[in-house]
Amino acid sequence: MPTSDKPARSFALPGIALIMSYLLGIGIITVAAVAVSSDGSSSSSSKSTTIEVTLTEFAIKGNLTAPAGDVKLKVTNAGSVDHDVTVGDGKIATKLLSAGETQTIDLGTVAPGKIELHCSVPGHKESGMEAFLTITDGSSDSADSGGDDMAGMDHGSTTDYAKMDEDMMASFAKFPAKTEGSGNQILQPTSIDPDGTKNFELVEKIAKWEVEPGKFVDAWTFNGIVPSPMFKLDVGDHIRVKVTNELPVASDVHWHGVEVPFEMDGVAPITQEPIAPNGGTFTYEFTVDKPYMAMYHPHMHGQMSVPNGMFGVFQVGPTPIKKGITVAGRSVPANITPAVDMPMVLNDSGAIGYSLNGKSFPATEPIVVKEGDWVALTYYNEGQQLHPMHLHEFPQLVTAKDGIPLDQPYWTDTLTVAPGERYTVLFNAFKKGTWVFHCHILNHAERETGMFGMVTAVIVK
Ligand SMILES: [Cu+2]
Repeated sequence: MPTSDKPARSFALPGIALIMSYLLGIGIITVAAVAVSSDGSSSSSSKSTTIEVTLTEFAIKGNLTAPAGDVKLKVTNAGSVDHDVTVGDGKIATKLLSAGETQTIDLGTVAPGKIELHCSVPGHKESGMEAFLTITDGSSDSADSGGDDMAGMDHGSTTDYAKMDEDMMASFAKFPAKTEGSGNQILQPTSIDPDGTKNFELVEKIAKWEVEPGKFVDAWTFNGIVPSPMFKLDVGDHIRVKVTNELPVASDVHWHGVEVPFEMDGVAPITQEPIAPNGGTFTYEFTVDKPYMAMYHPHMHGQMSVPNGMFGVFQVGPTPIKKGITVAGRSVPANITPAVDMPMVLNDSGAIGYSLNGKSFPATEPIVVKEGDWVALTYYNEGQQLHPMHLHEFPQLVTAKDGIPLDQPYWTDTLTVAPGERYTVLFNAFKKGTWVFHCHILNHAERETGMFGMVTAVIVK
């Protein structure tokens, strides 16, 4: 049998390449079918088939066809975060598989029809991890029981390239899309004491969040928004933050990157008792005596609550940009004021998924400026993966790492931001146009159904 003779894709002659790949794809199928029928073993009614299934962000792939009979799924997580395969109503499922892990599950004897498969991690099915297993009646050679060679080949003959082109165009046409709710709203104090102490209130709760047009997820939030409300404080502020936990699970709040008294670090049960679910409260109180570009999020059960939406910006003092300097021949004038000074909070998993400031393309917000404007931007990676953030055309001057100003800023066109990290950058929008701005891990920004996730644009007028 032919193995993976899939033609290399040509970008120079896409039309011809498409036709060729269809022809060759059909060729592979035909030969495979002949091979199956000629080896004499294909039409037994009690055959056993093992299908290789590959999980990625966010797809369930494989040659998902088998004849009626005993069917097993050999499931491999080829992605970078945990996934499982849950069959239909959930009676049969793999365990939660880590990246690289494989497990075989037995579906038993199945009759002709369709069987639904999905990943049960919150948000993953909605992001694309749903597929259907086709069980044929077993008498037809259309069931590719000799398909081991094909297993794991996710594309091949079945990919509808014309549809891919159509979907891609449609996905661009929707940008920028309006959705309900916007995150990063500045948290106002509920009161200020005579001694100047600023009192804030945060409520931890599950709320509906529109990640992309029409897609509402059960987000875990502070005060109902994603990213959480933004603290913007002055150096020297004394703050008191009352946290009410309306989640179904115990929680706490960690001030990531902020120097606080030990009891205020928000790491239950080490520094405090957990905040009880369904109404428990805890009040954090400390003074911020330095500038910070920090974050806050729960620490206890953080692997669940943070990806699902509980992450916020905690800024003290002005954004650490540098003016009046020349680095590698490119200058930043001394008299500039950035037209935009904004956070860019990254997430990639849980209910929120691949997103910029809590929204997935085309619902991400473009940065709209005039030709010649300067833009200050701070990345906060609250996700589980690296994100090389690539801005077209305009080099980014990295001026601070984790809020700490760099003695030697540097220019880059792609800045990799690891989980927990913050980088502050400054760029000059010196040319008109709609310049794409995205994560350069391509499947964080694009899938077969078009652009999604970590994509936005700088629109220069
Ligand atoms: Cu990414």
